[in-house]
Amino acid sequence: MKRRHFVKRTALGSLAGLLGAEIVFGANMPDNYDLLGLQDPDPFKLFGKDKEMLVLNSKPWNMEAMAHLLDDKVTPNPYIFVRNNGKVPEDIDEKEWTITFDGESVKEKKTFTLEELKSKFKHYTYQLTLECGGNGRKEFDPPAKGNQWDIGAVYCANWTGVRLGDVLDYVGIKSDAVYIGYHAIDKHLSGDPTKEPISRGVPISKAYMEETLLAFQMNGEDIPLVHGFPLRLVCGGWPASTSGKWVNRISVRNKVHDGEKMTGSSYKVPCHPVAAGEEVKDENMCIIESMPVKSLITYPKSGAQLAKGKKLNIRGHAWAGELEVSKVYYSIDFGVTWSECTLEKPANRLAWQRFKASIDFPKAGYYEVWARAVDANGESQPMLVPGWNPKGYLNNACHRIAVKIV
Ligand SMILES: Nc1nc2c(c(=O)[nH]1)N[C@H]1C(S)=C(S)[C@@H](COP(=O)(O)O)O[C@H]1N2
Ligand SMILES: [Mo]
Repeated sequence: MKRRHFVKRTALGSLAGLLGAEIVFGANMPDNYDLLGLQDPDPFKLFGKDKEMLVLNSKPWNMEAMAHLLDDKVTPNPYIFVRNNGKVPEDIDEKEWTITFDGESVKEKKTFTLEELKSKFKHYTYQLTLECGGNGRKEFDPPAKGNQWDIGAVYCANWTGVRLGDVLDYVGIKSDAVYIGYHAIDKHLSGDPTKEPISRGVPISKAYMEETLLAFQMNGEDIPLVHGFPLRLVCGGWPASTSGKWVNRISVRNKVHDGEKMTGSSYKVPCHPVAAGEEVKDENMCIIESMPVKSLITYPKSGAQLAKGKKLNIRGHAWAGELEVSKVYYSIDFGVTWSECTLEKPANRLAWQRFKASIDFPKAGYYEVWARAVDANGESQPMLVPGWNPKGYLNNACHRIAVKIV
């Protein structure tokens, strides 16, 4: 990624080299000017993303996928959504990277280099679904502040790393440990070095889940910079905000971690349902843990046309936080009748599951195809936007696509 070049007028000559052209009125430039031509404003190129990705925000960078881009079983980097709370770090030297374990409930503070971490502990690879807690926020009414995610803040990539639990065992934790909190190197947007953009965590039980990794590879390669190079915590099935990118410190806590975006109402929903628009006191808000059941139709793209008499083959993915998905249904009559889709087993626990169906339409005309998944506990996706909440989290309403039979 390019740095911003604050330009000194005295450096005009060398800048012409970088720009590949003379700055004709360069003498008029204010001092310390941020020259547009030296910025890299193309986020697609910057992050290696597909042009069809949707940019929601540039300060900080946030972008999401459209449903049809998420058709692969293992999501390739160009279609992986980007969510940042602060500035994306630059110029990371992997060889210099360390991770420190500290906090009230470690027996002794301990630091590992990345090399030590990789050589001391066994490596595991899991396919893990990560979804932003705010995915679907766009549909809430009254609207909730924050990125107006539609459906595309979710992906399922392969992560390779060491088990956080193995490292915690090696470090040694006290019997009063209840939570871990991550700390990372990304900087707060305000530039204030004392503020962290985000520092969340999970209970000890989730930290010890076999699939909870300190990962150094995504899809068999170094983690792309924007997704947490060189080291990332990955907690599959939980709000992706618990999967800290660029992690350099894990605090083992004797209380619920109280880092940035753990307190107040961040990543929390009302402990009991509330009316739309109702104010909820912080003490009546509960931390989001496992994500709810959800699904996406990833083929065909919404707006597909099909000749009369032909079957439409649809496919997509369904996931349910820490649970397995037990059934997926589709409807072409606005949810009056439902038919079962075929559903594959997950590649491993916490991975999304492929579903497919072959649909007959009774006559030419406009249809909407809806998908609805049910988890292992029998809980179903709601057909429309579920329980309103002040921060607009956990919208797991049915996904639908438009289809015309002609
Ligand atoms: N260090 C750090 N980790 C972070 C964040 C961040 O801003 N900084 N954002 C979190 C949130 S809210 C989400 S949804 C996911 C997004 O991961 P992605 O960018 O790989 O899609 O990262 C999480 N981890
Ligand atoms: Mo998020």
